Amino acid sequence: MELPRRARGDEILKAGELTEIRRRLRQVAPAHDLVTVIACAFDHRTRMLPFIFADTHMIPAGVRGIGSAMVDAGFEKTRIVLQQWNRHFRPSQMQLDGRIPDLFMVSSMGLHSGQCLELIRDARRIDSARRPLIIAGGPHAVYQPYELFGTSPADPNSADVAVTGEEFVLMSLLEVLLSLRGRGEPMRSVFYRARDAGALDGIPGLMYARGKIDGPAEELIDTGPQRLVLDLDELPDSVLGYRLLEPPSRQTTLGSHPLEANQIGRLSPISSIVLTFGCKFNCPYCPIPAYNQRQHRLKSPGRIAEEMSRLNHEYGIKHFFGADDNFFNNKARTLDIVETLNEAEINGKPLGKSLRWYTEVTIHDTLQMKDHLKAVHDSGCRALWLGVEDMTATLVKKGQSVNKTIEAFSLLRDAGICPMPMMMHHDSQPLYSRGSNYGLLNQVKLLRQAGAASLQVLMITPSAGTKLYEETFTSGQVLKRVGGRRVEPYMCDGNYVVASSLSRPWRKQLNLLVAYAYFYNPYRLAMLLLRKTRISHKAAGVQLLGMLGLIQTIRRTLGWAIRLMFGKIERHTQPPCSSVTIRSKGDCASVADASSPHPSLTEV
Ligand code: B12
Ligand code: SF4
Repeated sequence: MELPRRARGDEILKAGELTEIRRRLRQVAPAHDLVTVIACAFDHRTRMLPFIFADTHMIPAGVRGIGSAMVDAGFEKTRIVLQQWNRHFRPSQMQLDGRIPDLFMVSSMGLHSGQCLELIRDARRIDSARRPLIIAGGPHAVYQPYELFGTSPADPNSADVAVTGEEFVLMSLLEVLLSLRGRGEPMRSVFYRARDAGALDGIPGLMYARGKIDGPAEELIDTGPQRLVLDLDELPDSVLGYRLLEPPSRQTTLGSHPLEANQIGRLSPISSIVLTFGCKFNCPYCPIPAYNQRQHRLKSPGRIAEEMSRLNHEYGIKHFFGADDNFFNNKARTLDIVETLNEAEINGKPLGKSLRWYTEVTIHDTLQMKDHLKAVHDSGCRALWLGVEDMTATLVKKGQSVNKTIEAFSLLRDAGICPMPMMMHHDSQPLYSRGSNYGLLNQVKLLRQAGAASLQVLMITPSAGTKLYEETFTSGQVLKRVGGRRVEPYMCDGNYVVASSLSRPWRKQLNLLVAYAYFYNPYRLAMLLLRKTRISHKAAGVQLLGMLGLIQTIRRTLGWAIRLMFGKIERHTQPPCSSVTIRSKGDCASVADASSPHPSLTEV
């Protein structure tokens, strides 16, 4: 089931509403002197192809965005801790400015949710009277917030509240809580007073529990889908979040100072950057269009150029990865951004000569942009990730075909932009097909010839918040346990075969490895070094990283292939769901098949 959308016309915030709440919070902040720690949950068992470098060398934009919002609102005493860099961090031991924080926030994707729950569990070891208010957010809270609340008396581990939206929701929550807070009152105590008075129910984008404080959740309250900020220029300055980073360490506690500005570019040479959100397509396995309530949200070209230039100036960052869903989604708006970047200068040099940027697009829209790819290159773009999925469009149709894919790749390559294909392997696709382009290796070969610089092949895996999610469970495709080993959240990244109708899906697991080995190997590296094209030297660098990543991928997933071969396979028959009632509250006039973010999972 997709996330529901608010009623038509009510999806977005009024122009200026985010700017205004930032201003209001700045006025009250000095009276509150809040101390906040924001943790980014990360499970190191997910480290393998195709993300092996980006996962630890690009600080996630989500925690930076939330940190920036806190500083912008006047709460300077904020620290961001990345489990990517601080894997031993223990919230139960954290102190900042000599104090246990007032707020402990944790951000997580679904695949890192095991770590997220462990962070919350550890924070709950702090004595109840001094414990910070625990706020969970990020993609896992958006798509499966009920998983952040323990319902069993034996394990009542829960966040106090989950934010199922973005900065504006958090700001609204803080504004309400601070308006009710008595002098020096713990934020947790204010939160529970506000909850019991119904003061949170008018803030769309929250989930919280009813039940005894510290006990299991007896009922969950869902305040409905957030309203989205349409003009991304209203977001707080993204430069601020970088000043809050905990330096990498093996300690369980926090350091006395955040990471020095001059260390940031070395540890995080790529900066993820919000440029646009949303996509006009509607792929049944993708939650993005519904999350954006079918809106296309943009930053102005001027703000993008300015942010890149300031991030470069302050932290020495030269590489940027756009957090776009489909950067070429709207041709006119894309051209506006590209033209502005082309005109911008950094230290007297064109921005496109000093900085490099990369992002995600579709084959269809790349072809629409074919006359402008040189301008895209000149603005600094050097690689684009394209959702090829299955070139023959047997699995998914979104305007791709073998010819179109090859044409788009050739155009990109000729423009000096590395095409980076993202493919999806599935039950009905063989490893190799004779006389057709259907097989996985046949397609990898075509992509290689067309100039693909990297390869991503993931097994199609159910993603919460998509049209296909429930059906993959009820049809018995989703594996629960194999050879006695439970499928854990960190395995749901497409690298492990965890959903398949085949009785012995081990071949699929090995197919992924064979496809990578066919693409990343010493022979191909040698060929790239010998045959010079506009992008061959970059592709050779990617080959080296890919070969290293492949060793790690084999190490991590081969054991699973063996389990799939010999182990007993147990399957789910129902999708995960909350074991307690989820009740909708507030002015949630959402439209979908039901009125909660997780309708099929709830009784409303
Ligand atoms: C860039 C990106 C990556 C990069 C991440 C690099 C990095 N370190 O930043 C790379 C390429 C490595 C990557 C990999 C993967 N990704 Co990815 N990725 C994205 C993408 C396109 C942009 C992320 C981003 O920067 N967004 C911008 C920030 C500002 O938004 P945000 O993170 O959502 O944060 C906002 C809110 O969520 C909220 N928020 C966030 N944290 C918190 C915390 C608190 C306390 C609060 C109150 C609020 C809050 O406020 C933030 C500001 O608005 C998103 C899609 C998207 N458009 O968001 C997918 C996305 C995050 N990825 C996703 C997935 C599934 C993956 C992979 C598993 C691969 C795959 N199968 O697709 C791997 C996992 C790798 C790993 N080991 O972690 C999913 C996550 C779904 C889920 N349920 O968790 C997303 C949402 C795409 C999707 N819809 O399917 N990804
Ligand atoms: S084209 Fe990409 S972002 Fe758009 S709906 Fe399909 S998978 Fe999602």
